[in-house]
Amino acid sequence: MIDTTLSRTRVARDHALLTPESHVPAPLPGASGARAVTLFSPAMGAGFVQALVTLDAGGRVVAPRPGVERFLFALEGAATLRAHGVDHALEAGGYAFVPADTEHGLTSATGARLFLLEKVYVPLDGASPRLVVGREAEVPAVDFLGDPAARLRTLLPDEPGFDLAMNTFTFDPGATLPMVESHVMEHGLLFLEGGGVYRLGDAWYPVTAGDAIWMAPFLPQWFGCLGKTPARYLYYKDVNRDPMTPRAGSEARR
Ligand code: UGY
Ligand code: MN
Repeated sequence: MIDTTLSRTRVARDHALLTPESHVPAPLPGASGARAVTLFSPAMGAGFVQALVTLDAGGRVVAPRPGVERFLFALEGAATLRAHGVDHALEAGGYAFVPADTEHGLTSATGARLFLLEKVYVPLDGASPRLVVGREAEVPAVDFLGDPAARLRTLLPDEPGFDLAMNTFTFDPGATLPMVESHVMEHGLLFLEGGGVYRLGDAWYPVTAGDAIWMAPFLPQWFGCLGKTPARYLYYKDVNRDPMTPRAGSEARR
């Protein structure tokens, strides 16, 4: 019998692990035939919203509120993003970045599940981001700090207009982050395949596909891939802005 009092989910002041048995879906404002599990939000201290969105056949999601940018990554099924009057197909591994204040809609004829990340855009004089649509498999994988067993795909352009990076990180069995990182950038992460052990501050967590992690700025972090198959995760990182920039969520972390 499954013990329904157990969960690997942990929510701390400076990090969180949200595991699938704790997911609670809710309707999305302005959407029809769609539900979202909000994994992280400013209510817990994160500077962004990360969610898993399920679109039923015929479902529709509208643009977020003014000033909010959006990143989508298709996990299952097929969805269509309509922006600037053009339709873009999003199937597993397909992704899109939609700049703030871009009129758009997301629909699905047959049903889909997507990773969603939204944050308030931080403007920078003379620079602006643009609509990006791509496929993870077509992005070159680059050895991380010279290690061919840990490979990074950078899904968005590294340009000043973009205040976020969205990357996928693939680790072969036995590969690890080369050090315990601690940095001003925040992370929101979703395990896409495989697993291992994640160090978050002074805690060590077994992690696997479907798990989501939030890491506050400066949280000491390390990952090691365990098992016989590679581990791969999708993650967010705030970039290209002055560290003095105020962040959403910081009040909740006090
Ligand atoms: O980009 C990063 O900071 C990345 N190396 N961090 C992580 O995977 N936890
Ligand atoms: Mn990091």
